[in-house]
Amino acid sequence: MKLEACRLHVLRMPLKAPFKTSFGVEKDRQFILVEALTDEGPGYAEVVAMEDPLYNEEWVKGSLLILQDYLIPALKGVTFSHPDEIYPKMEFIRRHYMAKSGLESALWEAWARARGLPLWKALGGEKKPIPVGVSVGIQPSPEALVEVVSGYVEQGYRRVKLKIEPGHDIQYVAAVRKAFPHVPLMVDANSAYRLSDLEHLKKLDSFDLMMMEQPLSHDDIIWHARLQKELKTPICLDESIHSAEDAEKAFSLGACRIINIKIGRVGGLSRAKALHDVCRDHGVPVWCGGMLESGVGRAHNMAITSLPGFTLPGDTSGSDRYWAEDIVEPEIRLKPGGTLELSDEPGMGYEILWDRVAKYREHLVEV
Ligand code: OSB
Ligand code: MG
Repeated sequence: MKLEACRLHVLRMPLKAPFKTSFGVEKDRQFILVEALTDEGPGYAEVVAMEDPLYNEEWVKGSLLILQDYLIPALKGVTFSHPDEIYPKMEFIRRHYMAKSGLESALWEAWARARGLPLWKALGGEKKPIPVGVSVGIQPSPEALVEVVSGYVEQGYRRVKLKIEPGHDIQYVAAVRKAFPHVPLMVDANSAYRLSDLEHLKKLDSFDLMMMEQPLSHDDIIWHARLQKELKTPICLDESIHSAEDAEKAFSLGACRIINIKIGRVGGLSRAKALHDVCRDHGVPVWCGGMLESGVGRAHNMAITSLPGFTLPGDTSGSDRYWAEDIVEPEIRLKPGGTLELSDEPGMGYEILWDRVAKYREHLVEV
């Protein structure tokens, strides 16, 4: 297979409700839809970098430039026989994992599609119901949070993740735990605390949380190892893991007991799979994180979750949790029991609704 050209569609889709985290508030989602044109047909994926570099160092404008100036030129005209050969050709560029992932995943999708294979099958996954949870943004009061959570619990989500930050933590978690004594519950701080907050974070140990996601710095594993020794609650790392090797370092220090795998954060599907494999070898459970994706990124998340080590519910909620209208069909809907269903169609298994892409597109770059 050979990449011939790329169309980068920059979209802005309004979120149903603002999503507040310790790093900012998203009212709408700007992202890049990658259309990779190969000699064997097209492939689609999404660059999950956000409009501003607040979750990590990547952002939409930066991703566009690195794709245009370096990544697409490095791959254009190159023939590959398996998608695992793609990432190494971009490795000379440091980091920019989300930009690399958008291109690599689009080529994986093209490759699977051209062979008539569902992406999950091409990745070596198994057909299984995809168990999902929901990530709930910071709300104005504990009462408001309980209200929002109860809506999701009624819909059947398998676990609830609460975004926290100093000032919006203990009372909020306590209120949800009191209202829902048995719901599988976890928190995500997106790096909002320091090791000196240890005594404060220990208070969260009393709420029977499945895990505490990325409490400390976005680039840290050392202090997380110190913190994990003092906490009963398992730590899950998100921001600080970019590769299988990062995970091995984290395990050897005891920095976490669970890992959130995001395809974009780690540089694409091949590396997500390699990270999954290392976690599995170490007996560390993983789950698929989310970046408020459109149906395209959502379909890729579902495909990677088909791998056997994804034993915990992920953040890939149904489209209606985010969007009034998504850009794919069929609609990605939560099934009773809190699962999503893998498609048997080739590639990502969903059709792109191009009239909706046109409706939400801010600009188009052709490389
Ligand atoms: O830290 O997992 C995170 C969304 C944007 C950036 C970072 C994160 C998140 C979420 C939402 O938690 C996941 C989703 O529902 O897509
Ligand atoms: Mg997170």
